[in-house]
Amino acid sequence: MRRIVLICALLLGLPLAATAMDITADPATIKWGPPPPGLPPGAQVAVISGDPGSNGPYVVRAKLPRGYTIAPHTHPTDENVTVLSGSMRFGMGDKLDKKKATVVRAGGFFGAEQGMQHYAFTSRGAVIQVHGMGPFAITYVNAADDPRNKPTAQAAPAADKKK
Ligand SMILES: [Cu+2]
Repeated sequence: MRRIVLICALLLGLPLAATAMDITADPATIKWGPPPPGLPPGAQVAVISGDPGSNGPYVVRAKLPRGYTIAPHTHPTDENVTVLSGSMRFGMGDKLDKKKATVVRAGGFFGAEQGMQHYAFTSRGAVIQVHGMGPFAITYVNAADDPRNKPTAQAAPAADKKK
């Protein structure tokens, strides 16, 4: 086995470090946390591989509750979404039209090229896996839809309220 890896690395001209293994053997070890501020609250997100904030490939997962909605937006890099469980609806365009969305069930896939306006929402909830080339970023078509522009109770420490 080691010889095969060595031969492959030599044939491809790769440094042997490129054969390092990145494995999540037990999904129970995945560390979930709140979503980045550019996504609506209520989801749980985990980095599976890479760093979505840096250059290079990344794999992340998100647990989305029922009724979770991401308003029309674009990304600076291609986005690739695999639905792992539940289902999610995806639509293209600058206006959220639930009737025009396509339901993607567990095992299905949705890809959005960089700059393509799209939106997505769940009915009963879903677990999705997103992969692509970082850095991941999201730009909403309407700034008012951007969660970063919405004040939240968590974002305002008590000390600031007194001013
Ligand atoms: Cu997207």
